[in-house]
Amino acid sequence: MGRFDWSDPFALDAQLTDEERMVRDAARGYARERLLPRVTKAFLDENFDRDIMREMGAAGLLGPTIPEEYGGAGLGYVAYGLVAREVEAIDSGYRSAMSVQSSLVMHPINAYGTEAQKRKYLPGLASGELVGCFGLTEPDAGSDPGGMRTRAEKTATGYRLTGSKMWITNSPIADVMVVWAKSDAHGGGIKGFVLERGMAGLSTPKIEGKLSLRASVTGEIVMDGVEVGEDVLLPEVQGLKGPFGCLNRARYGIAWGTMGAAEFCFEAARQYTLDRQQFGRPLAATQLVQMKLANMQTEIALGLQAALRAGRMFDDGTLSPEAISIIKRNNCGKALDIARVARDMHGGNGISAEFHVLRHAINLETVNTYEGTHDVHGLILGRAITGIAAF
Ligand code: TGC
Ligand code: FAD
Repeated sequence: MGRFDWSDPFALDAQLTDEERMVRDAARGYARERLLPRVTKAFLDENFDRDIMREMGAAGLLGPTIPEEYGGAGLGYVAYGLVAREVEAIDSGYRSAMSVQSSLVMHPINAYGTEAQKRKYLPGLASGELVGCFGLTEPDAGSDPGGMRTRAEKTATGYRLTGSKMWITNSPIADVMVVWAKSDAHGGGIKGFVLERGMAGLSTPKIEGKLSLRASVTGEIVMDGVEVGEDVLLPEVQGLKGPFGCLNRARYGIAWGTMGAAEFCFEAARQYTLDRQQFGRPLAATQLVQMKLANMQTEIALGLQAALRAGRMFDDGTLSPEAISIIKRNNCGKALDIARVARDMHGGNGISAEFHVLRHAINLETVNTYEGTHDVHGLILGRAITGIAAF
């Protein structure tokens, strides 16, 4: 029989390749040395440091699955997931910035763009010289993006875009915006457009006062008759499968990332209850605390194993969107429960920013909602199980 390692019950580490371990270690080093020391202040000040994108670029964390000829690292999806896990162990907002850039901006340009678009944007996005954002959600179209109102009207030289996008990660600092709109030149079908800051009629007001994901910057994208040329259209895809192809990747990464946040909270709760004495013994000596720790460890071990399996399936081309819904939904929901319980186990200290656990719990409220809410992923699975769409 093997020996039990409480921090890695199913020997996840042994299931990785040397290259994946190297990527994981690089991401861990960057996250713990550069992100952890500044996250508390950033969260309290509701501030995202733009330099983080350049640092992540330099550390090779942006667009890891994008081909090397365009500035990516040409790695597989397990490596991408491992990066998300390390970054979200520090803060879901930092993972957001990274996964929007990699999955929601670089991926559509790489998968649906022209050669000229790839050469123009991908190297700068990979280095973090450019920041990107992804505009799908609108004030009146969240879970139902097919209800979007943003329109692209055909003009003599290209398109005129009108509409507004809401809750857009990175929009206030983005140089490049991948925006989805209904195009009259394509029978009202949904098409992607790559906009740039500075275009007339384009603005990106910041959304102030978030109580969650405060170390990430979120805003709107307002398009007031933005005139663009034909060259900004992403030609290779039409319909909701365009944005969903991007979301598949980001949702998959979130399944890993949330387990990183959960691991942080589990390890913090373990150490805190070992150190903290009440009634003449460590809190960790009580049955209730041990059961909470066992529950956390079980969910994390299963969640990571499922994410790893999904990553292997991604790389061999067999992963379905519904399987991604299982892990996005379950890992977000379980991480949120774990962070809340870890907060409770820290007692009064648990509400202090210094102990990090409440910040994780508050962040995970957003992660449970964006990229398809917990319930919407349940409905995607319900449709697959029954054949009946209940949206
Ligand atoms: P439905 O009829 O199901 O599908 C329409 C077309 O899309 C195709 N499709 C997919 N293709 C690839 N991957 C997927 N996961 C796909 N899901 C659907 C489908 O085959 C069909 O293609 P075609 O060729 O037949 O037209 O569409 P519906 O309108 O009934 O959709 C319902 C539902 C619930 C599945 C969908 O609307 C949904 O997933 N809603 C959630 C919305 C969402 O996830 N928004 C995310 C916004 S971005 C974001 O939150 C970024 S946060 C980033 C961060 O900070 O980290
Ligand atoms: P709604 O769709 O209005 O849902 C409200 C509630 O109703 C939820 O509980 C939902 O589960 C439930 N519900 C909805 N439909 C049904 C149904 N048919 N049956 C039962 N219950 C239902 N979007 C982007 O495009 N790009 C981004 O970068 C981005 N970043 C974000 C960053 C943050 C901080 C946040 C908070 C959101 C971000 N989003 C982004 C938007 C996010 O994807 C949406 O908030 C999410 O898809 C939910 O949409 P909604 O907020 O409109 O909620």
